[in-house]
Amino acid sequence: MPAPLPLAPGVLLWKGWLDRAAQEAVLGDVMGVLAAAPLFMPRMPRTADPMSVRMTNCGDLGWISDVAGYRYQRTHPVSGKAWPPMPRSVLAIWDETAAYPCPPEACLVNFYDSTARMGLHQDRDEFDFNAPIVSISLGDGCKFRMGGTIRGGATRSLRLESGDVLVFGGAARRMYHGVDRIFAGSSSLLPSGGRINLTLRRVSAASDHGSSGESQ
Ligand code: MD3
Ligand code: FE
Repeated sequence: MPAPLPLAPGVLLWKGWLDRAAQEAVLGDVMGVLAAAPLFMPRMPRTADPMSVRMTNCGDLGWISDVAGYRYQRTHPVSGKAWPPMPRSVLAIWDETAAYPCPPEACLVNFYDSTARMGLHQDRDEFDFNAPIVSISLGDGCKFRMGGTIRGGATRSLRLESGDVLVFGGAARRMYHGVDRIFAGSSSLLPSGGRINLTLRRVSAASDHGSSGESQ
């Protein structure tokens, strides 16, 4: 296992963790997820403005956003079907990088076309802040921005590319982050271009391990 770059306390970056063959294998598994759970258009709470990123999920729980708010739920918001299982190829990346004793409960699949972006935000819809978040980048590169744990603080940018894996744990779990832009055409992995990000999370409170109830 190559050594990760420690970017900040709690932030580890493995550049090129997945080689091209491994990226193709994970992408194939993600295509299977997309066939079972098509991308949907999330909307902002209250305003119902569409987000530019298209989303779906795999795993026990999926993150969704609509006019009623942000939440985790067990079913796709359009089909009403349970999310497909998390592919083994994706679980393996968590096992190798997260250094956490429980598997992820949710894998959010974000699709960015060349114009999509994601504003600076914190991830705080989960109940287990002890577990890290693992992010896997596939396809076109992006300009990723990360700040501190207070809004309006200093930020730094880095370029993420296909095959990179980022882990945010400890203090970094509450870090502000976002995606400023996509570098269209920078990868040939996705036949029609764009970027896919997989975000693996635990959701339930640590004492809920094995619970079968809804998260909220
Ligand atoms: C740092 N997605 O879905 S992944 C998101 O590239 C999200 O699609 C971005 O932010 C994307 O919520 C960034 C990297 C990431 C994810 C969660 C984090 C970084 C994080 C949580 C805390 C700190
Ligand atoms: Fe986020």
